[in-house]
Amino acid sequence: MKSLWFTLCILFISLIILSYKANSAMKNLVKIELTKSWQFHQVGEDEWMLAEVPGTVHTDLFKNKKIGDPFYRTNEQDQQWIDKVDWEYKATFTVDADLLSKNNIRLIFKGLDTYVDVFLNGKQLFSANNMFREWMVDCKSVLKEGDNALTIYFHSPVKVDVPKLDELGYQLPAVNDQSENGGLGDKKISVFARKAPYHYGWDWGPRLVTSGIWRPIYLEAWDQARIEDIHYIQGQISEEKAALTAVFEIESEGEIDATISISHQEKALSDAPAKLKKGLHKYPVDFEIKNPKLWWSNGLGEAFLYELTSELKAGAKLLDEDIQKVGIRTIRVVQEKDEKGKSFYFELNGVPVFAKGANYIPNDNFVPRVTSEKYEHIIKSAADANMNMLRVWGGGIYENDIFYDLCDKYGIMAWQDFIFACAMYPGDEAFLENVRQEAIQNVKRLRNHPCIAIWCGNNEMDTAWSHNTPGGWGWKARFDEKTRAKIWHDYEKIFHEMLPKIIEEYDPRTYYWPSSPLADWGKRASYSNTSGDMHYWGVWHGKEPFENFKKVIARFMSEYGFQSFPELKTVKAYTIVEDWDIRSEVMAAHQRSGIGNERIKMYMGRDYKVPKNFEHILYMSHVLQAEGIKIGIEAHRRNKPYCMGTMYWQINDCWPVASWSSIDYFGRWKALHYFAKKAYDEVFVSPIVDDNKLNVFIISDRLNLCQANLEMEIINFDGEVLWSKSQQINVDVNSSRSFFEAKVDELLKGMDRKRVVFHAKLVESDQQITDNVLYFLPVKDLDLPLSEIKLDVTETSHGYDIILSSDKLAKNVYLSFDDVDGFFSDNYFDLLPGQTVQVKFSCDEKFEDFQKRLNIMTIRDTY
Ligand code: BMA
Repeated sequence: MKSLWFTLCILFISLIILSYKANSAMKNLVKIELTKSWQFHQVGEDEWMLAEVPGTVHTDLFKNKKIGDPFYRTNEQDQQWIDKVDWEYKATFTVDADLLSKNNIRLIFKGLDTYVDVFLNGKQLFSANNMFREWMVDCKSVLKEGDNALTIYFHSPVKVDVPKLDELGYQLPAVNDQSENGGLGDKKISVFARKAPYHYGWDWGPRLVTSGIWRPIYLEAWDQARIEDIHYIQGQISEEKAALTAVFEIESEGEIDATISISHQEKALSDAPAKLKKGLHKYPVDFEIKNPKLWWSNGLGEAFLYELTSELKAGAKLLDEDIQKVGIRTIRVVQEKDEKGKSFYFELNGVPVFAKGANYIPNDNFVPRVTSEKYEHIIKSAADANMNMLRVWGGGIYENDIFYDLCDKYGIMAWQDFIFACAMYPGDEAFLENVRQEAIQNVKRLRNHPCIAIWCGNNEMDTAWSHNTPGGWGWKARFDEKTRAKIWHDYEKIFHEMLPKIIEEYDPRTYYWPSSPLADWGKRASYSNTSGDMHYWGVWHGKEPFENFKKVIARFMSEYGFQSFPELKTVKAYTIVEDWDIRSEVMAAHQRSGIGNERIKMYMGRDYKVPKNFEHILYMSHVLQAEGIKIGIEAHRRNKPYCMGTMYWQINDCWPVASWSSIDYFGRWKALHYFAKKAYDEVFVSPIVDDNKLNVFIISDRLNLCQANLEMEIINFDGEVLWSKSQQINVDVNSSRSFFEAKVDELLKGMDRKRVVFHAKLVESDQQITDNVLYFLPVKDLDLPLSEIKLDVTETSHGYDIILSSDKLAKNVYLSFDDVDGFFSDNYFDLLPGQTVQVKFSCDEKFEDFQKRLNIMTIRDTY
């Protein structure tokens, strides 16, 4: 079997080499990815096994059946040895005389995780120590015609970093580092490695400290000159034209009379002579785009992208070319003093934009296996839920290019943290220099993306340390004065000196913000309702009621959240039936916020009758999370323009787990994602009761007026209309205000609060554009009726259309389909009596007994 594999691999390599030969005959610059014939082994063990590159040690071990699925049950616990030993990867690739004849040949390593020595034909090329950096090394002198052997030695990150902690002599705070799960006691070493912090565990993630070639490796050969980088810089933009400068960084072997041309859809925008000098130099090229189409965020217009082709030529010979999608837009972070403090909002093309979105973490503990389909699913799901911003949170990674390409495409602005989170980091020269190179490379890699809206130094480090204020997370108390000063000094060196300088030099048009949350630059009271951004965790971590979302409102809510379990289909993927109890060992292992499962239950008890049945608890946790976060989103949007952003924690998961996510590891939307889609709608109606007062707010993010009919009614759970009112309204551009006010006790006079619901909808040109419901008691105190839901199902080309109606109120109707993954266009909604709701179910298969196999659950079914 093994030898068959081997023969197949060799065949494959030969094919690649053949196709590369064809290429090399045509092109001045050849680039081939070294993906094939990789093998790996544990250092000290004889057996070499097939490996996948890009990949990780864990996924390779799993593929070779040496370990179980790291995400299954408690397998994670048995796999902690993997980060304590060294690993080696090797591959052979063939080089022919043609390629060897090129003057410049180098190997480019897009990402090595993390401590490695790289050898070519037995000679050490270099060592690397940062997962987030690219490494480029000339290899012509070591390369030979025929077979070449590349070997990469991965040192155990534990073995490398434990001595650093011993040498430092004190433990830097790293609250999410699950060292004890890794058998390291309290030795939290994650801060020493420039490696994804969440690999060491987080309060939603396992501790799986992997190693590997996590991004591609290329062999690149060229003569004369090549384009190293292009920075597109925007100048003046008017309706008639956009002035741009493309700064080319070109590496040349010598003096060459070249031309640099830029074109769009084969129409030349610039064709400029360039006298190339020997070495790496910059060559600015000015050009214009007539009648430019701007890039807009989702909801405000088209996210228009220009595909620009650049060519570097010597006479007629094409030396190198580059194709990039560029968006024309201006983004500013506006912080202006006002009567209440200081604003904090994003202004896109001159328009203040209310940011609607979520925080984003890596899609897997093993990033190389995340498919482009998965990336697209998450970012499209963000756009489908009317989001316009995602925050690439600092405990993960600087994402792969595809993430930003998709944000560009879908109009999702990216709040980009540098990768530092919830810890304090060392400040020795070597560490700082490593961070400097990492930051420069990543800023250069990402700065042309129109989606990049802000660079942020780190996640929650300023607020946790709270330098000039009491409070914080108690970190300072552990250190004497001298050590404190040193730790803060090291902090300032990175976040107040180095990173802002790098942004100033490499991406001066994008705003730099040192930490999230932060009250203001230079002001260390890092927690403020009146300026900067805020992470509000009173709900959940602080056990405060959901109602407090209405009270704690800052200028920009960059984090808040609430957990739920994943749905049963997802739970089934990591459990056996015996584990189906939220207190079981396996369910506890897939909950990393120690207090989590009990906290969900505690909140559930406040508003709902807590179900006994396991599946019901999973469902109720979705409803609880969605209804709770909805309160927050609505409160933030009602308070526009005082508050100009709401980003719940978190959109996705990196493994199947109970967490704050609105989409689970398998891409399944939880109730929260459906609720967010509605609550983030461009025009939205939000009824609220405060004391005895009912107000009905309309929020509009539109840039044009909205004339509509606000139709309100109070009905009982049998569908009888007890009160109604309809009024014509004009909703201002980009606004929030109340259009209706009433005293609740007067409104509800004679009605049974246990059996009534307030329903408001907005109708524009005879079309309902948004609606919302409000109950006057917690759900557990409502007298929910048993309802009979009627279905009218038709088969369509994409799946099924389901029309639902009910004789009585059916609260939080949850549709699911066993064993088949399809997508419901709406779910977990309240089906009011007398109303019909249309849901599209998309799936690839057809079923004779679709209706029978469709499961329906409502809150009334859980008790
Ligand atoms: C925030 C985040 C994460 C964490 C989340 C939930 O503070 O920045 O560190 O996972 O809270 O606790």
